[in-house]
Amino acid sequence: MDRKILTLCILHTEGRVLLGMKKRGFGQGLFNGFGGKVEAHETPEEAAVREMHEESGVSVVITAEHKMGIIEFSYMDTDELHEVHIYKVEEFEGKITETDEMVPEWFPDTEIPYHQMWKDDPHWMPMLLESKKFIGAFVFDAEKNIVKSEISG
Ligand code: 8OG
Repeated sequence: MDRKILTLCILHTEGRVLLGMKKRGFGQGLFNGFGGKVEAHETPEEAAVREMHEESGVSVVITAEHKMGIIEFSYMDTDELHEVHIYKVEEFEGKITETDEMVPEWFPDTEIPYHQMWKDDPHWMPMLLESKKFIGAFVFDAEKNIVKSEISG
């Protein structure tokens, strides 16, 4: 297994959630939070700040206290395992901007577009929105359907 450490950051403020429609690469065509690979010289929190800025244009402060969960994703059609560190932030500075990778969009937190998101998201996003911590693991088949799931809050 090729283990990659990634980040995922959800901005939740004033009853709304900022998601991005992924324009290219892994997860193309799906809404997700903002994030990506942790580089060798970075902590996950540093990577989360960098990715949030690169993909949405906004500046955020992220510390270990913002971490809501860790989920391990594996995919039956690859030998990759994604260890994703998931953060929630409630404050930001700067202008939300479309980038090469993402089209940002606000959603009321009662209208999260789960039908256009990774199928694991409804298993943990409600906990994140309520600031409950979680840990989990999901296995996807080649069609990106869940074949195994474990999540505990
Ligand atoms: O660098 P890149 O944009 O490819 O990073 C992928 C982003 O997607 C990163 O924020 C972590 C997140 N992510 C995975 N796998 C999965 C998954 O199976 N489900 C969800 N919801 N997000 C995922 O890398």
